[in-house]
Amino acid sequence: MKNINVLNRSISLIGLSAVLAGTVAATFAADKKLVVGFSQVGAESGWRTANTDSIKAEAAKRGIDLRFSDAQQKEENQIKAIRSFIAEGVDVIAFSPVVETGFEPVLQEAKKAGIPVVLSDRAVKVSDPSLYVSFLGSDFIEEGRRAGNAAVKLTDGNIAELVGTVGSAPAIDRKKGFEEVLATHPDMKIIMSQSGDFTRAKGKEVMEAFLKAPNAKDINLLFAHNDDMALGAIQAMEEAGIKPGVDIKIVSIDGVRGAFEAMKEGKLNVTVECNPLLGPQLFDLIEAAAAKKEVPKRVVTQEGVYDQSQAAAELPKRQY
Ligand code: GYE
Repeated sequence: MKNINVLNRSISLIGLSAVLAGTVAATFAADKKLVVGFSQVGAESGWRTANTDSIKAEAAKRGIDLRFSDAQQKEENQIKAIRSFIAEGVDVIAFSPVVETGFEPVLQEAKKAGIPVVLSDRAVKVSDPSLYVSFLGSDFIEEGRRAGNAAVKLTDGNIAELVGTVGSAPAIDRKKGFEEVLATHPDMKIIMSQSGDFTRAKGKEVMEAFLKAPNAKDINLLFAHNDDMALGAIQAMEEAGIKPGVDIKIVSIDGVRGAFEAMKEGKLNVTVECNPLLGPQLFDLIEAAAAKKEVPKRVVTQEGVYDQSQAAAELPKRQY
């Protein structure tokens, strides 16, 4: 009898401590902030600044402990940042890969540590797709096609191309989509092509070199993989006494405010929109991944195409 009583008491004690433990766990879970490590490409363009702001604002809104790291356009910095997120034991890692290749080993380390990885904006090339849970971003090939279709309407001549960061998903895919359209227009040719690394300064520098080439007079249209490089090129053209948007037509990608201003002034012909405001969708995916919920492997953002006739009306509505 006595023994049974003792047993009963210990059972109820266990029961009580289980309830207590449950309460403590619940309180802890409610208080514990989700810790997210995010490795950003850099601060190379207006698009990137808007993307960073959107991510930081959304994390703050949701009370997420965001460990934000800027890779300054260098892959080795990103690999280092991801390794330190793993060492810190963050709940989820998200990053926007500078280039497509070279991330497989560090992603394997994250997988081994049981930390889910969400790709934001740019994709990676890996042999094992289970190394990331989801990829949120634009369809860059489609953006390239849209730029190609805009170019075809503006000229049937020669094209100079300002390429984005070498090896990056947007540079590879935008070129692919653009060339797909050119393939059906044999009268149109890319006669010059060089990387401006997605920055305004390099876009200007490369355009200056294009304009010094012996066949510079043959350029009818400039295709820039982003607006910042186009804006740099516009400056180079003006300094060389060439009318941007008129003497040389210009098509670029992103749809940042500066592009709309340039279109309003007649200096840029078309911008293909690429939406950087990924914060809300990104943290929906991150929170779902942290809760071990099923997430879609690919989420594509919705985007449009704008020309000079829409610039003035659209400008006040632009959020970036
Ligand atoms: O177009 C460019 C930025 O990855 C979509 O990166 C992004 C690109 C964007 O530097 O402006």
